Amino acid sequence: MIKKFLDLGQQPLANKYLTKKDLVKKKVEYYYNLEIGFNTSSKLVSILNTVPSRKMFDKEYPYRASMSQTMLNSFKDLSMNIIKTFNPNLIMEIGSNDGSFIKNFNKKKVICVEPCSNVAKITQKMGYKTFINFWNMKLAKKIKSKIKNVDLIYSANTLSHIKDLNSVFNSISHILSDNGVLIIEDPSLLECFKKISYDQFYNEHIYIFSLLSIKYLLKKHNLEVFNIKKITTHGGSLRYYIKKASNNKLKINKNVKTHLEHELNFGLDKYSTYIKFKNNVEKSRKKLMDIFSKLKKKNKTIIGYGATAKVNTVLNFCKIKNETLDYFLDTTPNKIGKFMPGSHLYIQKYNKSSTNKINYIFLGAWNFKKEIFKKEKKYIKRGGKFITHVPIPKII
Ligand code: DWN
Repeated sequence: MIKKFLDLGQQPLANKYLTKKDLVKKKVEYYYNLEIGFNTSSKLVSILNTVPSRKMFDKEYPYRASMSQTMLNSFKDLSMNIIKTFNPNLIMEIGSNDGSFIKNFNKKKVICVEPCSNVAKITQKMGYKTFINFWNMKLAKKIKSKIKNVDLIYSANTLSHIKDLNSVFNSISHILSDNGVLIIEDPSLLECFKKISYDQFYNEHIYIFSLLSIKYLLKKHNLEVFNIKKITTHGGSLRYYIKKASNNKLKINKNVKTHLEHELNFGLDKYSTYIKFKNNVEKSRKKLMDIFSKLKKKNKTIIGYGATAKVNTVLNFCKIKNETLDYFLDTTPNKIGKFMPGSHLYIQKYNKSSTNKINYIFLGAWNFKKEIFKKEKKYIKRGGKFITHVPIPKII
């Protein structure tokens, strides 16, 4: 049974930034009701009103993983570790985006799968075999018919974006060699609850996984987690190392049991925990709006930093528009000069002097706080303040 625990209201599609022409023409934006539920049997947390994939992942997808040094470093470290530990002959990445991960591997050893043609063309240009397709059994069969099995499949921040998880794992099982390894990473539900980062919920994040729910899912497909690592990317994620249940060569690391205990101790298996989270989200909204309203009463100028997909959930849930924030700064070419969905806040190109005359910055990309604070040393030194809503709204 799926029990609803949170309603974040009417939301536009998170990555659909608008052009000036869209605004002039009063383009009607696609809205959906962002409600989130907990499946009491499978322990899976999902949004209740999904949007068709083709509406979200198209030829104009703006996100580029390479915009953050933190992500590039994380992919590089993992790649070195994969080569050292598993030394695979053939790697497939599902959701290869702009090639930030696969660029660490030999072109002959990698297959990319990416449905957004604009980003897929980047890896094609780099010389990597790229299938511009959604991941499903049809594609798995096509690839298998050409190149046998794959030794290692990697997928970061992608499987949680696909509605039919049974099809996802069936097709992975079909193509993964018997001794092969599947590595997936996605935001961690435990971290999301601890940090009250309710902005992890938006149309693209159909699921926020926990080890509890992943274990349940994999069992049906004769797959199992043999190791798990907590990583700091994207606000706290989990990297799951998965094998076929029939493969006895890879032993199950004790981290798996330990992490499961953490999730159970926190109460991720109990509906009451979800209601607590919902109450925390309400408190968070109130606190953030209080901070903004106090600053605006003093006529302070506030801008946003990092026009993330996530922050749109916050802006639209808290009804933050240009009475509060003047504009957002961002480095992504496909976002610059456009307007945020719903709130219609302008996205200005970031440059080194962008923050020179600013006193308050709302951290849209709070997940890159460390990287941004390092970049904005001068701003901080001269007394510039950041506002964050994670884990509790405050001025830093
Ligand atoms: O799962 C998803 C993740 C991986 O990426 C997708 N559904 C969509 C996207 O989510 P997001 O937009 O919330 O991701 P990020 O990586 O938190 O976005 C960071 C944004 O901040 C980018 O637009 C780039 C920008 N940025 C910046 O302007 N200056 C980032 C850094 C680090 C900076 O210094």
